[in-house]
Amino acid sequence: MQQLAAMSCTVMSLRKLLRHSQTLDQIISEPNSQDKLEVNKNHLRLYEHNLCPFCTRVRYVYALKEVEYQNVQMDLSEKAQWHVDFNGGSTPVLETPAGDLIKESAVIAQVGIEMNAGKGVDVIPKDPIQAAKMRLQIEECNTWMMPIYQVYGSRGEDPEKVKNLIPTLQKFNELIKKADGKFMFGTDEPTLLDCWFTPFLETFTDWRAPNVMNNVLVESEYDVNGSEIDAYVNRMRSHPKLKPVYMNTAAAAKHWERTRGWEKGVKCQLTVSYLAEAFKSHP
Ligand SMILES: N[C@@H](CCC(=O)N[C@@H](CS)C(=O)NCC(=O)O)C(=O)O
Repeated sequence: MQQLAAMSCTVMSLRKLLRHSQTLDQIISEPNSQDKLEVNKNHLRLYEHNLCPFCTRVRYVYALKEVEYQNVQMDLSEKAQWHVDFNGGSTPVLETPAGDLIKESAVIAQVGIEMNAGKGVDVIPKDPIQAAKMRLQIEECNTWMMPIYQVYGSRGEDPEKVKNLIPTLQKFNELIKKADGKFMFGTDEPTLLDCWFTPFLETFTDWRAPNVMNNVLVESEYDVNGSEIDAYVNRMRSHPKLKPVYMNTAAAAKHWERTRGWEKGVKCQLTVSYLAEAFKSHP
């Protein structure tokens, strides 16, 4: 009897999931769930994790370009086999209603830009020369990123790596200062440049005390070297199109706490376990 009840419950939740799978409703996958959702025949679907900066780039571009999609939160700690088989289990992945799977954040972002050309915000300046200058700025900023990855990788516990972050903070700070209260490229609306780097800068904003990573801000003298960053991040986060999708701060607190407690030498991957609770308190 109990078994029957459990079975009908599973059938019910499967039916519910099947119905949801064809809508714009967000789905949080179960950790280690090996079932690939049926393709959403009505909408684009983005497999992602809210705290993944590469996924956040895509969410920002899609929000600004008003691209509609179904959002599926993936567990990167206990991955689905289909995801591993597709791209090693990396997020983001875009799935089209025809069932095509597309990887790489830059490529996925471009799909949205081309699909909704003329809609929403011009994340690529209309003037080709301005667009070229913006792209060159992205290339330059890319060369500043390594110390950020190294601080993430060492969980903020390696003083040398934290020190190496200082020039990166200073360069972003200068760029923001130069924009004089506007977005990073000196525009009234965000461009691709903002979408590309805010997801990394906002992790610093979220490391304010009582976050376990606060020592990074103290040791890198963030208040001096990154004095403009928080105000800039808040400008991005309060943009009406970005407010609903920016990185969840409650989830960020949980993730970094989990990371600090994780076995040394083993990468602490993003998990979905704290997301349902965290999403209740966003933004
Ligand atoms: N080049 C990829 C990088 C994506 C990436 O590194 N995503 C991370 C999450 S922030 C990931 O999937 N990590 C899990 C893993 O690599 O196993 C892109 O731009 O889409």
